[in-house]
Amino acid sequence: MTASAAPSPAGSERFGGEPPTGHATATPRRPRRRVLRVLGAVVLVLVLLTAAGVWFSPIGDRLRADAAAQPPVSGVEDVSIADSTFSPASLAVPVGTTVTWTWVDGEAHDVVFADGPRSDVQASGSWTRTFDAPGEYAFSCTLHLFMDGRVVVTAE
Ligand SMILES: [Cu+2]
Repeated sequence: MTASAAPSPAGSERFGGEPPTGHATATPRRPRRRVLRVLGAVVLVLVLLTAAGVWFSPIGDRLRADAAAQPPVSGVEDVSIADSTFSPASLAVPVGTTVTWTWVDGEAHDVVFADGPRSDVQASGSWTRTFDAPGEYAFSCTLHLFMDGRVVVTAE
């Protein structure tokens, strides 16, 4: 029973001939696809981690600082927050000035300064900060990282 059963399957596989060659070409592809998928996932994760790292680094601050990099507007003490934009985004005021941010677009934003002071997340109303020392004060909205600005406080 065992002797007669063994040769026939082996013989049928040999006579088939084509399946083995088909397997020979098919088997390398599957591991490659898996490897490519895994590599793709790893690369994607690395890219995302790198992007996140850059985004929250000083380089990211520069990349996001387009609005804040605009020449500061003088003679303005009020900043409106409308259409997810600080306007003006960059302003110059003499030391001792109180700047007022006013929420206009009805959407939630906040004003967060790199050196600490911050408003609440709010959709209306206003918030003020008085600048007692010359220097550059960068601010942004934590809900929309593309929203940023700066107050350049000049000595009188
Ligand atoms: Cu915002």
